[in-house]
Amino acid sequence: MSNEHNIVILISGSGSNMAAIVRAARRDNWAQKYRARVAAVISNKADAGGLAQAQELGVLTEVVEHQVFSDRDDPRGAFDAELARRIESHRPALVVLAGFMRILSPSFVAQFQGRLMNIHPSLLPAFPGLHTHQRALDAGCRVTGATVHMVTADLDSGPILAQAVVPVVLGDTAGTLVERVLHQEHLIYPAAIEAWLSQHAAA
Ligand code: NHR
Ligand code: GAR
Repeated sequence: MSNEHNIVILISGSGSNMAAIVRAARRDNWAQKYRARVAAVISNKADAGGLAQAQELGVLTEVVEHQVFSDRDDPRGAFDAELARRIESHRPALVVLAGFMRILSPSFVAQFQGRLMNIHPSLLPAFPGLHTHQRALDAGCRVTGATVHMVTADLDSGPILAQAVVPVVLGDTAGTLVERVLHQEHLIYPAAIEAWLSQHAAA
């Protein structure tokens, strides 16, 4: 049976969300339910730990290093154009940012409008951008969490698909929050993707 609904996952780091998605796709039979599969994992860093994880899971990996474009007139534009070309070669129904750490240009976002999803480690609209856990601690938040959202040209501000709330407890550090929030991310991200597939890709 053909898989018409290819999912491409973009990573920069350890890839634990990517692995959770690949495992959920297999466990919950996305191939049969939605004719969907994870077609490729693409990293902008050659040393991303998630690349080895993906290979162990038997998923095709590719690297598009942003550093290679640093001497161009428009490094971001050149990187985004090459990344878009490599993603499109997989004819994706859905592109998933999973710990992908490069801001994407408006033209990239336009090309993948409506099929580009992100997970962000805060309860948006609180704390868009970087260093979310330290900022939540500094603000004295009693809860924090994670948000799955559609990507728009404005950073971390597209339509929200799912959120998980995590308590902040006495003695928490950015490190303890990373782990508590990641555990929830691994639950809500596959669930949000499956909900999207059930609406956009029913077999
Ligand atoms: N691109 C657009 N247009 N819109 C979004 O909502 C995006 C996006 C690209 C990535 C993920 C993101 C997050 O969830 C994401 C959402 C990286 C940065 C960043 O500042 C900010 C947000 C996000 C990812 N990156 C630095 C940069 O100059 C580089 C930092 C680094 O390499 O460590 O691109 O929070
Ligand atoms: C996750 O916590 C994700 O929410 C966050 O990076 C981590 C990646 O972990 N994303 C961002 O901070 C985006 N700016 P992973 O590589 O193990 O999935």
